[in-house]
Amino acid sequence: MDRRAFLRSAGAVAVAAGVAGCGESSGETGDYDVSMTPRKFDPATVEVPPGTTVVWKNTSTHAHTVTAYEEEVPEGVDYWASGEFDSQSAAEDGWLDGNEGAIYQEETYEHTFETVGTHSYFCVPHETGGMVGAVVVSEDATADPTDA
Ligand SMILES: [Cu+2]
Repeated sequence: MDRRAFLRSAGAVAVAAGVAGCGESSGETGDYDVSMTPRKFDPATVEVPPGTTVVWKNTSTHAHTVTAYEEEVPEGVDYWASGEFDSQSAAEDGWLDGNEGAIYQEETYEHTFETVGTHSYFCVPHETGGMVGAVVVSEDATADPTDA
């Protein structure tokens, strides 16, 4: 069972206990962990325990991607990116071919992180503007990045 690192404290236990599927955001504002603003990931770095599903949400009107830096994927970890590409070059080509892998306004992308280490990523169209981030997976992290 994946743990979810939603930015809230109430309700986190119920989710972890297995309330599968949709409808988790009723009345809650924090149904995602990282927002994609017009030009950056916010927060740029989140720290989570292994097994956490991190959710990104595009809170802007710009199309973004969440694309792993292939050279920084920890050993033994499959490449990951929005659009489910299997390499960074495929993700970058896909974007150029017609915005494949794009996450549009109000859309979400989620990925589950099992392996301890730093999982660095970027947004293909906005990398040069500094739209980069990292998911730090640590045994010491709490399930909710806003705790502590
Ligand atoms: Cu972007």
